[in-house]
Amino acid sequence: MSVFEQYNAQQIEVLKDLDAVRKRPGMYIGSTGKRGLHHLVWEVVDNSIDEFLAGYGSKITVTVHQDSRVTVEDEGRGLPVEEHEESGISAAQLVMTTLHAGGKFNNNSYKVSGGLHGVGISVVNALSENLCLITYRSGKKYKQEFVRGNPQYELKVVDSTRKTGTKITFKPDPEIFETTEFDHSTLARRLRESAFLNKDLTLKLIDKRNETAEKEFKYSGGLKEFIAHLNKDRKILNEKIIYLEKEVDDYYIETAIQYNEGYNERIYTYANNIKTVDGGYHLTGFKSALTKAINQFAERKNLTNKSDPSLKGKDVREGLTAVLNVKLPEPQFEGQTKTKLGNSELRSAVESVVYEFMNVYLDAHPEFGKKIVDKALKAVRARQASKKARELTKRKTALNNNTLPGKLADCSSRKPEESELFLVEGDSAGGSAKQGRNRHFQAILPLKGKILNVERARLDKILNNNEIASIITALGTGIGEDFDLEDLRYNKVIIMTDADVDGAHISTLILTLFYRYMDELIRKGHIYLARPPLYKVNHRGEQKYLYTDQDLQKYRKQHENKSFSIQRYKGLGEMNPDQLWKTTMNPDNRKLQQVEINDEIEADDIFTRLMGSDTSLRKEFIFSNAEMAGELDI
Ligand code: 0RA
Repeated sequence: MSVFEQYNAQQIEVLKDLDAVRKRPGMYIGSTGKRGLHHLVWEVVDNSIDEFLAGYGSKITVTVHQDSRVTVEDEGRGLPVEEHEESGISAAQLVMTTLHAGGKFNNNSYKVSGGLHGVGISVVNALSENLCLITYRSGKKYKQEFVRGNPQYELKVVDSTRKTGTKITFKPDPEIFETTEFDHSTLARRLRESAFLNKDLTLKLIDKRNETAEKEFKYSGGLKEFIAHLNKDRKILNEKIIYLEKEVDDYYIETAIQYNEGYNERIYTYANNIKTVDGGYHLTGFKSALTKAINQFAERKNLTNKSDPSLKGKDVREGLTAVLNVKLPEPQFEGQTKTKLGNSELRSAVESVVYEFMNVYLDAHPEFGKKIVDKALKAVRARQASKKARELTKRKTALNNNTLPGKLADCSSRKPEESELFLVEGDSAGGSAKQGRNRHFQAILPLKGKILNVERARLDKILNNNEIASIITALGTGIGEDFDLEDLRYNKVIIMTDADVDGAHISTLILTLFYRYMDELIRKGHIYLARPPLYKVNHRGEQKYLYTDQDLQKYRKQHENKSFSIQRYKGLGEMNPDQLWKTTMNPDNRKLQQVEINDEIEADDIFTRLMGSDTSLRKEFIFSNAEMAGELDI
């Protein structure tokens, strides 16, 4: 009997599952865009990492082929091959074709796969135009191929072998995905991150689309090397990275800590290799341990006066870079994006381990402790000094217009849902924007020159900067700990600068302010970049605006033997109010780019490089990216 004739209960289940996945792929992999596409790779790699965590194999190789196929090969146990009695279907086929079937067979103690989305390898199969499974197990090499999830033949023995492991090659289905082109740096970044989190595991990336692109990641230092990598462009406060690794009960707790001279804190947390972007109980435990240990150290050493307020969490975390990696048997992921660890046991487990460790560490390294307390005390003073300025920038009521900045040309609407704020480079472009806008829903705030670089100042100084104060006041939300998205006066905040290097720099200064102090604005999708046209072409009185160099190339091709004129816009100021409205502000035909955070670590890296104190890094970055002015995708 062929697999196609087996219309038993099992087969119906399979069809139902594959169908469900193909009908609503977003439910299983988040999206059918780039992110969803890469999710296919993570799903397979996570299964391979599970084998490593269970003690099988120490090398995983990911190969990207010319035609957008991807192969993931590991040295694990391989898929189980025995037959399911009633249906005669192999366990491997069940794992490949039914949702959540992997879990039934696989009970490793710390499981990575199935954590975040819990979808399993069958989802990759269902969303692949074709997939080839090879598994090495009990002396044999087995093979089975699938088309859009449907087996083409039963699992068969094709050879004998001495190795064990799994090799899965899949081609993402172009019927499902908007794009099937994998991004080398996205793959490399994630594999490197997994290597940091799994000491001694080798992850190799081979990119056949570019012969030189072969990378191998293996870190025997684990998180210590992760921190060194994160802080590579920063001025360090404690050369020696603080490192702690401990197993208590069923939990594995690993953390690495280093301070730098900057003012922001970065704590990256993971549970079973999944980045817990929204934190959770492990993070809560970590933070309270650190606050407690440092405050008690300050008291023991008489570094603070009785009258001083105690150092708050955010004070002792100024300049902190930390990674916290926990592994636990049954992780619970909560929240809308399932990126918050919900196991409350982890709070006290992490807190006591980290607290005990830090107590001992601080006593053994009092010089370091003193530096941190000193830095935290400065942060307290800056916070107190900024209190008044913060209150000034927080608009009390929507009707109380006299607190709004004088330069703001507000819109008449009071409904944030329909209102937009344009932050415009320069007074002259600001003037054109004021004349060209639709004053019902579009507000204009012209910004003069460069705003202060928030990467290099504490909050008290930042708030004394006029341009920044007027942005915050216009938005209505307050800043830092006072920030409240509810008070946002415009649902769209649009940064409009010239399409040149200076314009890109100003955009980045504004974005840095949002990213460091009002990050919810970005995360909730309120921040946009306007895209003014680069060229105006004129062919026999017919005018057209072109927004990219590619568009111009295309236009040249289409008008090869015709005569036309090209005007290149050097700045917004060269457009009159009407042109500015038509090309850049009118919602019906403008091009807006929503600013997104693709990857926390990459975003931080970009801002550090662009805005930090190392100017040589900045120059290098701005020049190598000058072409992509307006294409910033943090
Ligand atoms: C189900 C059960 C077991 C392993 C796997 C699936 C498995 C899946 C993938 C995907 C890529 N590499 C993989 N390696 C293993 C457990 C097998 C056992 O208990 O022996």
